This record gives sequence, C-alpha cells and structure tokens, in this order.
Amino acid sequence: MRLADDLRGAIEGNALDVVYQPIFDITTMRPTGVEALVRWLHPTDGLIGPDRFIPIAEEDGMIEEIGEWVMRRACQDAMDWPAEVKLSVNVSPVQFRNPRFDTLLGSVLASIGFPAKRLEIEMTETHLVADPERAQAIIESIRALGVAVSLDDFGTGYSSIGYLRRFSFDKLKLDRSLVHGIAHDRSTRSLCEATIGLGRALCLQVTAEGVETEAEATILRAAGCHALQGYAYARPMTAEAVGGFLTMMV
Ligand code: G
Ligand code: G
Ligand code: MN
Ligand code: NA
Repeated sequence: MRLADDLRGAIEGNALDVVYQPIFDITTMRPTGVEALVRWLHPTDGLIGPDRFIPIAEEDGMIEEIGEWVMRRACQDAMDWPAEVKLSVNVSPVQFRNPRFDTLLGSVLASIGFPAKRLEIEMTETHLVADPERAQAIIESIRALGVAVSLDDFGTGYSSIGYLRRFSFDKLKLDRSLVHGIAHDRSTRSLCEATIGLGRALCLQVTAEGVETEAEATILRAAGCHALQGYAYARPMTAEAVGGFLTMMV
C-alpha cells in the first residue's frame, strides 16, 4: 500500500510533527496540561491526521517506532514549558501490549530527564478488552513509574462502568460526542452530567474534550467536571506556539 510505504520514510524524512492542545483547570481556567497530537506532513497529500495513519502504522508494525518517537519528541518539547504543566501522550494498544512498554517508557524519561509525575498516558477501551488482567498489570507498572494513566474517549464504543472499577485509572476523559449538544439537548446534558458524577464517585479526575462554547463550559463546571479541552479555549498548536501560550497563561 502506497501510504504504508510512504510512512516508512516519514520519521527519517522529518515528516512527522507533534502539535499540542492545552487543557484547562475548569475553576481557574489556567492551563494545567497539554495533549500531544501527532501529524504527518505528506509530500503530496498534505497534512494527514492520526485517524488515517495510526491504523496503518499499527498494521504494518511501524507504530512502536512512531510511538517512541512521539513520546521522545513530546517530552523534549515539554522540558521548555512551565514545570507545573503536565503532558498527555496517546498510546496505541499495540505499544501498550509490548511487555517492555514500562521499561521503554522509563528509559525515555530517564534519557531526557523528564519527570514522570509530569507525564500522563492516554488509552482507550480497546486497550483493555483482549486481556483485562494483563492490561491492569501494565497500567500498574506505568503508575509505578510515577506516570498517570487516563481512559480516553469515554462515552464511545463499548466503554462501560465496569472498566472504571476494574482498572486503576487516574483520570477519565469524556469524549467530545458526550459533550457536544449539552447546551441544547436535555437528555445529552443529563447523560454528560451523570457521567461526570460517576467519575467523581470513583475518585477520578474528569476532563471534558471538545468543548466548543462557553455555555458548555458553564454546564460542565456546575456538574463538577475538573478540566476542559476544546476549540473554545485553545486549538492544537506547534511546540513553539504552545510554549509561548503557557508562559503567558500559567
Ligand atoms: O488530533 P486528532 O483529533 O486528529 O486525533 C485523532 C485521534 O488520534 C485521537 O483519538 C487521538 O487520540 C489519536 N492520536 C493523536 N496523536 C496520537 C499519537 O501520538 N499516538 C496515538 N496512538 N494516537 C494518537
Ligand atoms: O485523543 P482524542 O481522540 O481525544 O484526541 C482529541 C482530538 O479532538 C484531537 O484530534 C483534536 O484535534 C480534537 N479536538 C480538540 N478540541 C476539539 C473541539 O473543540 N472540537 C472538535 N470537534 N474536535 C476537537
Ligand atoms: Mn486523547
Ligand atoms: Na477523546
């Protein structure tokens, strides 16, 4: 496949890039974190998003290399930002299943000198279904390094309450489909509020994704959500731009 062949050269060709979207404390509205989002600048097709090329990388065995590259790059970039700002990095189930994932992660952190307590790994339910016991052991080994673990895209797919009890997550990220429409639709709002309540009942930090309006932020705040992320407050930006943004806002 053409894209898979092109992707093979993308790392060495300097064609991958990481952009960063700020995450805000919902009370102070100061940025407390940043999510790293990978991009591929294809020589002829232009900018390609992770939804299109991560599945190819997973299938063709390139995800380990790309995942490690993103992790290194993001930690290096974040070294220049205010120390209280946390970094969230998405990890593919394929990386997560590698028995050496925690060792690799530890050595990346050590080689860069990035503090484990500033890092958060984002994973989805797809990481958990195949072998829940093993998944819990990996989550524990990541947390043993001092790195936080969050369940991303909650409210899509098969995400269930069971997962929240069974695995030791630090944080729950509400998928934007759970947030979109809360200002206009009564039942969407109730579902979102109930999910925030559920997260809080389990002592999880709750972050809402895809917040596009002030009205949505107001509802989320009243419902007890802890943090928010979305176009209403900041879009994904380059490492340099986010560095300036954080220095100004923190
Ligand atoms: O940035 P964007 O909205 O296009 O991201 C789409 C999806 O790609 C999101 O679900 C996000 O979690 C995922 N994604 C972004 N960056 C990475 C990455 O570095 N690794 C993995 N595995 N997924 C990523
Ligand atoms: O990992 P995850 O699927 O949560 O990745 C977040 C994705 O959501 C990123 O690709 C980012 O570009 C996108 N995103 C961030 N904020 C908003 C928003 O306010 N609205 C929409 N539609 N997408 C957003
Ligand atoms: Mn994410
Ligand atoms: Na999400």
